[in-house]
Amino acid sequence: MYWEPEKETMEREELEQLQLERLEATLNRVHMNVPFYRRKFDALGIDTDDIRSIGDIRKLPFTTKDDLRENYPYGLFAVPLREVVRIHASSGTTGMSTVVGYTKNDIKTWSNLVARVLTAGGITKDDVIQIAFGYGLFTGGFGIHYGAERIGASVIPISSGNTARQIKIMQDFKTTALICTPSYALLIADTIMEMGINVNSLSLKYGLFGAEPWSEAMRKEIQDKLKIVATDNYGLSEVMGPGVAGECLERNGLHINEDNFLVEIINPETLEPVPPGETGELVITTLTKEAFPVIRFRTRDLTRLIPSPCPCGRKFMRMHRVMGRTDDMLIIKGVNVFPSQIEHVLFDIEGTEPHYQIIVDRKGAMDDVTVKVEVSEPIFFDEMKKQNELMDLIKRRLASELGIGVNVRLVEKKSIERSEGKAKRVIDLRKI
Ligand code: DLL
Repeated sequence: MYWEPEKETMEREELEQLQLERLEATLNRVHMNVPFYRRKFDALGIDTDDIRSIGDIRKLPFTTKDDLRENYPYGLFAVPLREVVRIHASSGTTGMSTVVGYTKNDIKTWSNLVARVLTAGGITKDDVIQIAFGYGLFTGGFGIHYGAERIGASVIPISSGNTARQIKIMQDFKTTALICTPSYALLIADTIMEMGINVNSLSLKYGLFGAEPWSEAMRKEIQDKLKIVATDNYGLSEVMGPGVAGECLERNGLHINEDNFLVEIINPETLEPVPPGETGELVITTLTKEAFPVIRFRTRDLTRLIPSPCPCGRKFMRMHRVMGRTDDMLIIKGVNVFPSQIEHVLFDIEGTEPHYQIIVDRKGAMDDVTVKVEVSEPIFFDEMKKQNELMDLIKRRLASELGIGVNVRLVEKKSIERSEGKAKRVIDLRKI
């Protein structure tokens, strides 16, 4: 089922024509209204009229998170503040937060795109949706909320936190779809089990999870524990929030809302496009945003495009689940490692709990990595021999997946902090 079939099944040629028209309009708007872009284009001698095909986008300069920070708070807005009806900001865990704005029209577009993602994930107006993303400056809560209302579903704006209450509401209000981060979904699932509630007595059918990286193994874990169909959806505040891309029920890559976002995959070192289908950094240009358009925004997210047609019939290109961020990448003994690779290994090992943390420290000139993993109770309290066997097994599997050895520490169940929002998987002691 589609939310906007005429758009979602548009032929490529027609789509590219639409993208080009919208790109030209966006470029004219930013050139006219945002001094930052005007200066950059003028310095490079770029006339917006020179952009005559989608491929010409490569002539334009990139925009980075630093550019956004330097223009804090409103410097990159393309409309006067009186036309802005909503302001969000990214959490700013890695520095000053970035501020984004939306016009009335932007909110309409955003709701519509989220409605597409929700519909692709199985949601209809008959669903009762529990939104357990934080409501506030974070785009997750409000972004999903407006899209869900747009569909006509019954929305429970519970926000994140208070897990016992989440579960009570889920039981009493007969929630059919849960929307939050995958790590919070797992915490909810584990709490349901601990409370001795039979998951089959709940009405849950679908889960739409996003806002942080997760693995296929984690999807399986959540689906099994909550007895739902779980899809992945992606977005980022700088570009819009949720609604940029989402999986359909095939669960094999996220359809990008290409009529609103022009995407490129570049090599983050050379900044050149990667060959089709190869992994690199996702770069996004917004095509319809009024208040806060971005041109060639470097997301730092690593993914690849999946050009083959999807059996669901949507024509929008899919992207592979985000494998990690360029700034999350660990270089251990010269080898590039992403937390998601470690997760993939751990989730497949019997006797471990799906909770882990990666601690990076420096010993002399070398990075030293310890993977802390929770083990299930019987093993933790069992004899040393069993613990050692399990530790060896984890070390061996990690070594074969990563190509390097890391330290492993088994810890008691529940000793790693649980997350109600985005999980913090990597503790980097090197920066302290
Ligand atoms: O996380 C927007 C969002 C809200 C998306 C709700 C989906 C659902 P930010 O807080 O600005 O915005 O964080 C954006 O989170 O650049 C990715 O690194 C990461 N991220 C978001 N979705 C996914 C996903 C929201 N499905 C940053 N898989 C992005 C992996 C994701 N990483």
